[in-house]
Amino acid sequence: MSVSPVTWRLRDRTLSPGRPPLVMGIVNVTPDSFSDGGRFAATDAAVEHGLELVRQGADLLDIGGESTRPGATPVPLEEELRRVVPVVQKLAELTTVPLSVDTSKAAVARAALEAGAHIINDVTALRGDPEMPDVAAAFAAGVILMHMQGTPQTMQLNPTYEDVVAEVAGFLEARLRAVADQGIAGEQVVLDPGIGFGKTREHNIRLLAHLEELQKLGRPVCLGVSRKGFLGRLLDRPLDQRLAGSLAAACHAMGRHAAQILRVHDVAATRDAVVVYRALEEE
Ligand code: PMM
Repeated sequence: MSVSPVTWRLRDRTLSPGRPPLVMGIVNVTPDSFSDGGRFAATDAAVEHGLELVRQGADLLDIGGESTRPGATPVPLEEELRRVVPVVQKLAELTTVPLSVDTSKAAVARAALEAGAHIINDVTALRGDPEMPDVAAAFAAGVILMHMQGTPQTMQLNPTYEDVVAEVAGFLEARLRAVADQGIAGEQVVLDPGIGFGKTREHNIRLLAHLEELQKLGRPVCLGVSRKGFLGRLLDRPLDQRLAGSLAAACHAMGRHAAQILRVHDVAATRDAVVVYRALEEE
């Protein structure tokens, strides 16, 4: 299935995610991401990591202060603000790539947008905080709407679907319509199947194998498979040994024109895969 370039409006900017996909580098500002050194060291380390990902070829950065891993404990608002906002502020000064904030809290999204972010990446698809749609609309921010069954605390207990591909597509289509009624234009929205969010290994594989189905919704698709747990189970590999598996999944999606944005930890390696894919595609 082929897709013509579709524009994505993020505040004062317009991107055309498509072929090849854009690479979104992940910047986690959680205490477990940094071994020691306190608040300023954690901020500086996250900023340095973001700059390094840009040097490696990241087209966008996604900055998050709350882990959404299965069973992770929620982070209080003040703590999430303290983690995320200084990092967004510094990266906005030091780089020109669009910055995304990975949060479900409207106050964090607002503060990050005020500090220079362009995109709200909300794993609850703007359902988690009633104020979130207003923030997205007021700033004309880019928005990533992700599918999740349940919440991060409960999502892996017993995920069930009749047809995971159809249900994820139906959910995203419904969210696209619902946010339009809340003042968020379709052009602001990117859709994400939420790999690993309330899905068994079989659900994740089925979704990935048929990811191109989401193209019929007419919006770019963001795919986050990087180092995910289902790869670890499939390969019997710990977090730091899942790069090859992550790239295999990304390449499958690229080959089918099923993902326009790849959300990844390993930017340099993903960039290489994208460049080779582009050379082959253009031949
Ligand atoms: N995955 C995680 C966090 N945020 N956001 C989007 N849009 N898509 C994802 O797949 C996604 C996300 C969890 O993964 P991490 O802990 O490795 O960042």
